[in-house]
Amino acid sequence: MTGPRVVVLAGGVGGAKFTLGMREALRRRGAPEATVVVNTGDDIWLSGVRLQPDIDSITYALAGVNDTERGWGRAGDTERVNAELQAWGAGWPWFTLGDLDLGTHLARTGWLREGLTPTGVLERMARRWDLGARLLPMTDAEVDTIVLLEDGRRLHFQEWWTRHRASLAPVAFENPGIADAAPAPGVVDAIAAADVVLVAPSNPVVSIGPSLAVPGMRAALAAASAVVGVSPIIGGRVVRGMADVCLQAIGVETSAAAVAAHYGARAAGGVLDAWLLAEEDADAAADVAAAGIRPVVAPLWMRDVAASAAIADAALDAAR
Ligand code: FO1
Repeated sequence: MTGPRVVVLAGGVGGAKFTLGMREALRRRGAPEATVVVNTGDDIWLSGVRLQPDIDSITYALAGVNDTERGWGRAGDTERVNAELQAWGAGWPWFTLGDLDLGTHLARTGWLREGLTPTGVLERMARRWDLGARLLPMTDAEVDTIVLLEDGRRLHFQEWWTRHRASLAPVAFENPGIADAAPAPGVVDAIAAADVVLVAPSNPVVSIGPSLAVPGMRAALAAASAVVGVSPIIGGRVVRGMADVCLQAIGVETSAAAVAAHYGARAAGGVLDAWLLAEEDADAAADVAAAGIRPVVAPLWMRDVAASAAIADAALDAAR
């Protein structure tokens, strides 16, 4: 196999779409499959099962069984078990567990109970489909995200996100236990062996932030061959989700330049060498350069796999 060895840091729908494009771009180059380090900060125990929303979003997307309209869960899923759970008053009334999706959570929870690590579980799950990428959780530790609100309340990220649609003003995001976590087995080695590490256009705070907060991750990136990020901001707005609320909470403006500066230049202790920003944000290139990060302007709308593959190509080229 020729072509670049690639690691992608990813989470959520943006991470899934970018990973699909990267798989396509690498196949065309005859390059090895990418290793995708997936955020597990969204994870939660609910109704007795372990949910790993970002791992499932990316797995389902690569397998071609994802619900593209909702952006989460399985295509064509039904909700019979969910209705029964609601009748029992179990789980959360605002949170839907589809029948097919529950099969995933039950399998995962069973294997965790048998002693497999999250890495081992994901490896086993990935055998079912030809994913065309190697998925690794960012860590095997449980580091679910807690949202601190202005009024002092602490909510699990999933309650804040799905029940309140991020409408309650957050003051901080915490991942209890993360200081004692370590990158999952294989993550640091994959980054060390990579020709380029890419930061997907995922939510910088709750999808990429937890991965960067795992002790050892920033050191691994500091020693990497090259790190290129792709802006999740287009035309000064978040493409999807409620990343602007998350950015505001940590004092970062919703702009391509501010997010690049938030990640920071590797030369100055940050994580980026280069930053792909949208044509709509081309006038921010000077600010990105001023932060010590090489700006590369490209079309960034991930309308379909072809468009995502073109973005992946531009990101790979930006590493040179
Ligand atoms: N998002 C919702 O808005 N409502 C839901 O009921 C919901 C259920 C759900 C079940 C499993 C799963 O893996 C994800 C689910 N999501 C749901 C998506 C998820 O809450 C978030 O979009 C991500 O965690 C943010 O990346």
